Amino acid sequence: MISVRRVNKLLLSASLSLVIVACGGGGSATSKQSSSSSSANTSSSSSESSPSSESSTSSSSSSESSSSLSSSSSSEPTAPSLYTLVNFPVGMAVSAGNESRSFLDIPAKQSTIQQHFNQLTAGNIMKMSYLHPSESTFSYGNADTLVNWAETNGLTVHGHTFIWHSDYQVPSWMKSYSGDFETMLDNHVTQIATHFAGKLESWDVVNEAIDESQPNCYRNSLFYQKLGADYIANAFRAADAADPDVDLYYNDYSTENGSASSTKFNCLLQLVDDLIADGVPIDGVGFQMHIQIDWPSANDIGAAFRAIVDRGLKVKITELDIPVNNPYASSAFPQYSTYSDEAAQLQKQRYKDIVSTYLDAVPAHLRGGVTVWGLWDGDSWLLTLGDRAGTDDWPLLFSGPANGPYEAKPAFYGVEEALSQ
Ligand code: 9MR
Repeated sequence: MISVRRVNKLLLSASLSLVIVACGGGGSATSKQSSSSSSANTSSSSSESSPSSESSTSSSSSSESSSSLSSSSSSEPTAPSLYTLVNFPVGMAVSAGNESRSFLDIPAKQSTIQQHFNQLTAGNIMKMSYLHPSESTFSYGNADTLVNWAETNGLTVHGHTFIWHSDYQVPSWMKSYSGDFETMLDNHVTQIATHFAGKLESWDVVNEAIDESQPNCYRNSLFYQKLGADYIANAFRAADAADPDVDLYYNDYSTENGSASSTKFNCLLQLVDDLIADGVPIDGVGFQMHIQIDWPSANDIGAAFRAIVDRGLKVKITELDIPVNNPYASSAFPQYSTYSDEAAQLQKQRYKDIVSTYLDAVPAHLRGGVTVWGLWDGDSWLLTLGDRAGTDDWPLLFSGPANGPYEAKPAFYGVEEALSQ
């Protein structure tokens, strides 16, 4: 089953390729080429995050004190540029605008991102409350700065996100809106999609609409309460009308367990099948992949990816992170209070397995890419999550210090080895 939108876009991209070949061109002048034949941006020294060229940093922050890494990481080869290894986006989520740790305030962050990644996602500043703070006000300044930086430096941008239930991110004026809610929400999507039309690679159109504990699978969000499930299809249609060439994703968490018994996964398939049956212009499914070191299994993750591929849709890993400790694991499973070599190697293997699973399950033309949710361990949202707050589980690919230089962890080399296959 292949969506009409997908077929149209495949035809468009096929004809564009023919034009490029006919002109003797090698591709876009502005975007980094994510292929192994490209040397774009690789002239910058790979020593930037090379473990061998960086002194290990000592700091009181546990994220920054990965001293036990030095033995394993120093035996790793010089860090190659990740995005040059493959033909799909290799992305990084960033803080920007007025946020602390904005990548625009930290030169080392910019250079490490430029070296290894060819796509950005705004971790926060393109959410509803930031872009649409009052009914008649759209605030694009910080997002434009991010998008312009990406364009100038040859990276693409994945938009995140038009609609998300999270109380903190729904603009307060929207919660008390008394007019025609459907028209208002359509306008919200239309205005933002129009502003960024032609500048982004893709959007998370709706984020986290599923609640598997509900009998009909739909989260009882403000949007659902006002419009029922129609708000999802409406958002895709509005985005498609405003920016027909951008890829449109449905994005969610805990959907990567593709075992037949997973209620949330079955909800995802029901949602996607309903959208396809209704001719809704969806291009793909984003799997956030805030996963555990030991769960779900790679087999179950591969099954989830394949089910989406079987429907002719793209698969994008949108928010990958893998902490070394699983607080829900059985007591037999190791828990690490330091980032030991053993923990680092376990994490490296897990990152490698995840990326390999993606490559095995998703054919090249349906790979929307792989994005990691933060550059170095001290950037991770997990440091502020509930009962995990303050506990450093070292979930990302680089260690600190906060202003760099950043050191590629064994996890980085797990990704690199998988992408090199
Ligand atoms: O990483 C983001 C964190 O900085 C924000 O405080 C939080 C609330 O806006 O959102 C985090 O990102 C979430 C993403 O937007 C959607 N999937 C789950 C992510 C982690 O909570």
